Amino acid sequence: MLDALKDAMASAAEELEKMPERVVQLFHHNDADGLTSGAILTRAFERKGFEVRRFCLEKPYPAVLEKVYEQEGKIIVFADFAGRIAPLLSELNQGRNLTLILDHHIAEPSTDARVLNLDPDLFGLKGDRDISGSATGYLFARTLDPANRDLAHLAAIGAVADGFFVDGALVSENRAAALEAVEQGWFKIEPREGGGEEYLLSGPRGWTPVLEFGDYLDILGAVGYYGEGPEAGVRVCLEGVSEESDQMVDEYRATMRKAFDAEIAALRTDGFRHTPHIQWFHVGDRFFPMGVKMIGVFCDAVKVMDIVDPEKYIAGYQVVPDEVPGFGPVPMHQVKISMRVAPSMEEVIRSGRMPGLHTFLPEATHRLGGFSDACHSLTAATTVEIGKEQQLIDEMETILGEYGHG
Ligand SMILES: [Mn+2]
Repeated sequence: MLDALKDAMASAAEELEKMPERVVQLFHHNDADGLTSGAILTRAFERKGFEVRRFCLEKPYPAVLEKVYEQEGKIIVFADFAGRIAPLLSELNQGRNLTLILDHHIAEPSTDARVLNLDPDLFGLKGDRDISGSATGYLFARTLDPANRDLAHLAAIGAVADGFFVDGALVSENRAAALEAVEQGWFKIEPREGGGEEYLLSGPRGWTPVLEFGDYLDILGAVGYYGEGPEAGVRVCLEGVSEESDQMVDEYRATMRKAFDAEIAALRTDGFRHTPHIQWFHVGDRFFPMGVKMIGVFCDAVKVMDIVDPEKYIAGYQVVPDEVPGFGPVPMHQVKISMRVAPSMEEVIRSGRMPGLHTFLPEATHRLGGFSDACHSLTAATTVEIGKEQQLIDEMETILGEYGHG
């Protein structure tokens, strides 16, 4: 399992060495795991003499990928996403660029010899348990050069921030990285009251909980997405926090609070739009320059409030901006929908008395030609073309009707 993954990484490293191209285009996710992945791989490729151009993405949207694969002879690396879309990348690539996928989500095998899918999921490891995106990147970094061992703490930070524990503790590759970080003086592991472990990171202000630092990175990557946040996040990983980064995080938190308060006030006066099973709203582009992850974060804040009908699904829309930071304008024409339910309805769904979000949102999205990504029973999000918002709600009602919940 792990040996096969290490072998695949070793031959990927060989392919990389053979490339005349000396620039790595690194596409990484914008959460704490994605930012630490970006930091680890930046350092590792630079140590090998490559120039690294970083692009932080909230999702690998097809419109972005099409533009990326207009190139030829390049080195393209995906970190903390894209494991599942290896077949699409293969089709776009057609043997023209060396592509490395260092994700840890559920994966599909590549169908192009020049698209190397190094997602541990294909090698029998579990991405929601054994290995984070950062730990996958770290494993590859060590394959490139054992000296990259000094990045262990970044791998462990990503793992803790992604939040996959077994009985409250990291396991497998995630744990190995944390133990190395302890050995190197970066980490301290303490037993937590009531079981599990607490992970602490050494910093200028003494030991801080890793979860707190993960939250700091998440703010930079998500709230600051269309600003300088992601770049600051990677810098903080490589160089530590600074007064400047602290100030950015404070400002971003204030931006978020202000935007959320304004939308909540509007929902209180105007209310939601209603169909038989769904209550929904649209924030348009009012969350800009925050990333589109924020519509999900906002739904999480709203679902516990007295302004929601606890017996209906909650849906919020946010326009996806027609640009990718550092990448320029990309015509998206997409709107993101995030769905949640009130806590009491979570119980109803868990007991099977109402269908989970994953049973109707992806299907309705598919019928409208949209793009499904992360759909679970209690949290789900997809994107559809702008203008299809009402249609998507109606389509979900149709499917719910087919289930006999009409
Ligand atoms: Mn991850």
